[in-house]
This record gives sequence, structure tokens and C-alpha cells, in this order.
Amino acid sequence: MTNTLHEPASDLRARFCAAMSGMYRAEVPAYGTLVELVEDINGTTLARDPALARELDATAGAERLSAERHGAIRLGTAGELATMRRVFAVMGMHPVGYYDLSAAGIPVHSTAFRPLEPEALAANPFRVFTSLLRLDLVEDAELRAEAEAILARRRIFSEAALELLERAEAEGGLGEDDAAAFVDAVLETFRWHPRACVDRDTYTRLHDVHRLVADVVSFRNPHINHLTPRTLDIDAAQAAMPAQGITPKAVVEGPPPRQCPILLRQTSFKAFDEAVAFPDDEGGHTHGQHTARFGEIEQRGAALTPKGRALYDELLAEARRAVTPAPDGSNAQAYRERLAQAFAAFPDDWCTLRAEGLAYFQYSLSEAGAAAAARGGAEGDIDALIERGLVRFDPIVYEDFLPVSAAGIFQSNLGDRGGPAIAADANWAAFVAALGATPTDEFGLYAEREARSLRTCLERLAPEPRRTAEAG
Ligand code: OOG
Ligand code: NI
Repeated sequence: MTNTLHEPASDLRARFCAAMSGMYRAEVPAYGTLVELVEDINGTTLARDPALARELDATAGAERLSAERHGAIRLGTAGELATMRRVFAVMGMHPVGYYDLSAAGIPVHSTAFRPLEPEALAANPFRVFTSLLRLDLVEDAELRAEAEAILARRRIFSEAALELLERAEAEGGLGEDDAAAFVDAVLETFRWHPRACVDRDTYTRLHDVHRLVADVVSFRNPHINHLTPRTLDIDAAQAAMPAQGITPKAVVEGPPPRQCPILLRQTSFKAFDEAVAFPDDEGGHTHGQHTARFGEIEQRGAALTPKGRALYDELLAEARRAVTPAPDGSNAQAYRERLAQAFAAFPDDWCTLRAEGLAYFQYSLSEAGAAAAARGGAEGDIDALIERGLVRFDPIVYEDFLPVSAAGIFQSNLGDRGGPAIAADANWAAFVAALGATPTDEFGLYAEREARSLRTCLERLAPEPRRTAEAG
């Protein structure tokens, strides 16, 4: 079979993303409400801000917007994570970055599965924040062994999904019918089942260790716990949520509002109390409640260089040292003010962000630049070419996540107390071993994209004689 008969990985990913969205809309109606709200606000924002529309166009970001989502799942074992990596790879999603959440008292470590190349991101940027439970951080040895035994018994992928996965790997892809069957089969892994696989007593003991332990161990599969649309104006979306009957968390995670958005700003609404059934000894069941699934929206800004990221981390830490946001929102206003104050030190215009090497940019020829290239090129270095209006630069969108924000999102869904202390202890080596691969470094991806766009511009504008000399 030749590759031309295979569905492109980006088509599988787009199909999978749409299927997840349809399923979650049916499971959690408030998610559908959020999606509509975000679409509304994005339409208004683009109509009001033609410069933003042009910027999105220049980085191939406008078309993907209406389908853009990220999801989150929590896995129980190394084997589950390794198989998940192979499944996502068929859809063109690969592990990027490592997030140690134990630093925030949450017993997981995580990566983000996402497309790597600009073309794949433009086609469909679906990403899944994927966490692996760390039972090694559970102190009670007996309960740890019990949880391990429960997890060892479960099979989160169907036989059909595994068979198609092997076919995809052996043949380098899937034909149309198999691709559709694969997406359908994989979707089942993320479906919510209100029937727990442990009895009420076991659930309670797991829950007492940490709510997240109960969420992972008590159910037969890693239900998708939120799906997040991307908004172009998170402050407008946050303000509009209450009128839709949705109460957002008090503080938007990430940087404060700015002229030039950077990294990622996120807000979520609390997880629901959902009815679940625990099996009992007599073959019946008892009723209970579980909270796991919630809603979130996000606004994405420019990817930062290591220098920009270090400044971000420093300013965020400075604000949080002065005012630690309380889970009940009581000091939200004070935190917002302190955050804005700290970030006054972060340049807020694209020229300075570029000149100081704080953010990554994509370079492209302006109309005048394309005309100059056709006429035989132009002299000068990149700064001169920008100065003359021949080259434009647009921020590269941040495609990843932020550990402090992720911790805030986890915590807002763990109730006000979050659970007993978990020792901070990153374990990159164990994560890599479980994954069976090394996550790609996010900075390298952005740097390469920037360098490639710069090279292309300079090559196209290189004055004629030099071009022929180089070609010869
Ligand atoms: C993941 C929380 C992190 C984000 O957007 O930072 C996250 C989870 O709750 O499983 O989704
Ligand atoms: Ni999220």
C-alpha cells in the first residue's frame, strides 16, 4: 500500500478533535455554552481589530481558530502513557515539554501532545495536556499497592483501537475507512462513565490521599476532564461568563492584560458534582458524587525566548510572593494590581520585545518586500529591511502550557484545601522511561521556526548578483 492512500495525520487529528468536542458538548452542556461565547467574542474582536486579523493571517493562525482546542487527561500507569504516545503519534501529536506539578503539591507530572510543524499547527493545533499519576508520592504503602493493583487490571484501549494502531504503525498510516474506525475507537477511551470500578470505601480512602488519586484510580478509563477553546479576548469572555450562568475562577492565570499578549492566559469554571455509582458486594451499587470535569478558556500570545521566559517567571514569582491568590477569590483584586505592577517591567511593544530578544517572531515579506524581491532584491540587514517596510514580523503563537497556571487550574478543581501535602520532587527520568521517548524542547521548536522564516526572507531579498553567486 502506498502513502497516497493514507489519510494525512492532520486530517485524523482534526477529525479526532471534532469528535472529542462533540462528545464533550453532549456530556457537559456548559462547554457548548462557552464555545458559543468564545466564537461570538472572537468575531467581535477580529472585526474591531484589523491589525490582529492581519497578524493572525501572517502566521496562518486565523483559519484554525474556530476549531482550536486543548484537552486534558490523567493517566494511571507507564504502560498507558507509552501507548497513548503511539496513539497520538498516528494523529501527528508528539510530546513537547515536561511539567512537574509536584512542586505545587499535585501528584502528577505531565507533557503536552501536539503537532510540531507550522503547517500541521495551521491545519489543526489540537493539543492534549497529559498527566501521569505519581503513586510514588503516596506515602501509605498499603494503599499505594492497592491502587497499583487496580490500575494494573484496567485496559483503557479497546482491542479494535490497538489493532488499528498496530496497522497504522506497520503501514505508515491508515486508509480512509480505517482512519474513521480508529478515531471512533480511540474516542471511547476518553468517554465519561458514571460507574466507578471500585467500591465506595476504596474511593473514599483514595480520595483522602488526594482527590486526583481517586479521579484516576476509581474509573475504568481516563475521561477527558476539560476541553478549552481559544479566545482572542479573555477579559471580555471572563466578564461575559456570569450572564451565561457560568462562574469563572476569581483570577485569570498567567500574565496580566497587555497591549502585546504573551504566553498564555487561562480561566476555568469549577468542576461539577456528578452522580456516580459504586459497585457493592451484592452485585448492586451505591450512589455517590465525584467532581472532576470542568470548563476552561484561554488566550494565547507570543512565545517567549528563554530570556523572556526567565523574566516572566521572575515577575510572576515577585507578584505571587507579595500576594498569593486565595482559592476563594477574596484577594483577587489585590493580586491583579500587584501582578500589573510587577509586569510594568516587561516591555509591551513588539519592536522592543524583538530588539531585546524576549519573544519569537515569524518574518515574512510585505507587499513592498515581494515587489522588491521581484525587481532583483534589496541591500541591508534584517533591521534595515524592516525599517524600510520590506519585511514584517509577527509574534509566533505560544503552543504550550505554563506550570504555575496548570497548578492553578488543577487546584481550582480540587476544592479550597487541595489535599494533604505532597513532596516536591521532579522525576524527569522516570517520566521519560514511562513515555518511552524524550519530550521535545519547546524553545528549540520556536527558535527553529523563527530562524527558518528569517532565512527565507533574506534569501528572497538577496540582491541578484549574490543570489547567482551563491547558486553557482
Ligand atoms: C490539567 C490542568 C492543566 C492547563 O490548561 O494548564 C491544564 C488537568 O486538570 O488535568 O489543563
Ligand atoms: Ni487546560
